Amino acid sequence: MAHLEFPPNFLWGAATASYQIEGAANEDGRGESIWDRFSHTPGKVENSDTGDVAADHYHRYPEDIALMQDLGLDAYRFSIAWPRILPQGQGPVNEAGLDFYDRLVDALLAANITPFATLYHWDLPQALQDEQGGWASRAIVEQFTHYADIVSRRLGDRVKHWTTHNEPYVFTYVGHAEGVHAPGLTDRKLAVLTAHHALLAHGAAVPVLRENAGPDAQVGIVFNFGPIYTTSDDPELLAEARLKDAWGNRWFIEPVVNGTYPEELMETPEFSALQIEPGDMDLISAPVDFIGLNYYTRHLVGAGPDWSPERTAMGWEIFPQGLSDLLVRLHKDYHPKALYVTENGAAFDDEVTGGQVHDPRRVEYLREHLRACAAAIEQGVPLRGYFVWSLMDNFEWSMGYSKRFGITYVDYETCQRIPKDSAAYYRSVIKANGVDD
Ligand code: IFM
Repeated sequence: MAHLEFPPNFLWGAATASYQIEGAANEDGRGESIWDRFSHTPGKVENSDTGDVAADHYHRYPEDIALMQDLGLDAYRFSIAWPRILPQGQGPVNEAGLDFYDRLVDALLAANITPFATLYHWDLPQALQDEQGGWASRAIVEQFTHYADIVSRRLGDRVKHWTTHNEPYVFTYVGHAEGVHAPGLTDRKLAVLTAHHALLAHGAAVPVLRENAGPDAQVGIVFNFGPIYTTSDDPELLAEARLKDAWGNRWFIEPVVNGTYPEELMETPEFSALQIEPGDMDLISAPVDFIGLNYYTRHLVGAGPDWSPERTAMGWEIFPQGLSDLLVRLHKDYHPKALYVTENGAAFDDEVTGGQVHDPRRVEYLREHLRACAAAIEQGVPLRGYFVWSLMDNFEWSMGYSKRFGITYVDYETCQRIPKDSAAYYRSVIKANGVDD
């Protein structure tokens, strides 16, 4: 069987996020986050699940690093819980929170695993939401920058890879327009405002991270994109696809890379209320070292009710070609210095049988998406690494623990970890630095 080899320094990683795995919600001085409040509000999360215990990674991180070592991971992408560091969002620093990430980073480095730290994967301190409306207030820009400064001062001697936000589309739009995520609001204009503030906060934090992590710092941001296709060349479908693409795939990257919002969006009623102050777009477009791409599926405009592609447990179509198309497009349209696939993976209804978890569909999903990465590299895309989502099963936001994305199974009664067949498959890919064709 032919073998698609990856470049020699390609980074093989796995990703997680603080609220989804850490648990220990009330320990060592951690403050309340908007996801604590949201998940404890009846009716917001399936089965009333919360992140109070999650996968208990806060206590079990040495075991989890052993799992990473067993996989042969080069890199681990995790996020920092802002309310562990600044329980009230600002004000006194909680040293015990910083100590946790210190221990985590030291243990990763001792295991020869490169840490990729994300500052914001959605767990905003509730105090900031209560006092000022969170991302709705421009004050958040300074507060986020201060938080970035504190964390990177402490970890920047050892953590060189930093990302500001994970999926700003989701925490702004899904949280403030769709109401499906914390803080659960439903106001599209407000979502546009929160997005602008999130972008400003990103731009303001970039030089701070660079300064504190020194000359080797690699600073980026992570976007979730779903390429849009149409079922035909019908002009109406094409127009619909173009607008969807502007919202879904261009809204955040163009200000960061080009310093402008897409024209199509500037003409919408949602953007009409947005006050862009002088200097904002320059701040937002501070040069970054890499763009992270989270890819799960595509969107097909014009598909009728009879369209029934193969889907994951999330109901998302499995469409690996979307990943190579997207990587090539990002490279051609925006010329980032480097790209990483910072998340890719699939939820399926996994079960334990005889102490094992056989997940052939996830193995196949990974194989096909890794082939898509190889195809993009072949076309000249500067793809430097791949992070599977996720290292382990975790709290899938409004779907609680009902969706399992891990290559490691987590028994939520005992917190026992069981590597799935996909973990063994990923280990073999890493060992071979390649995927079969
Ligand atoms: O679990 C999430 C993650 O937090 C962000 N990206 C998508 C994943 C799957 O929905």
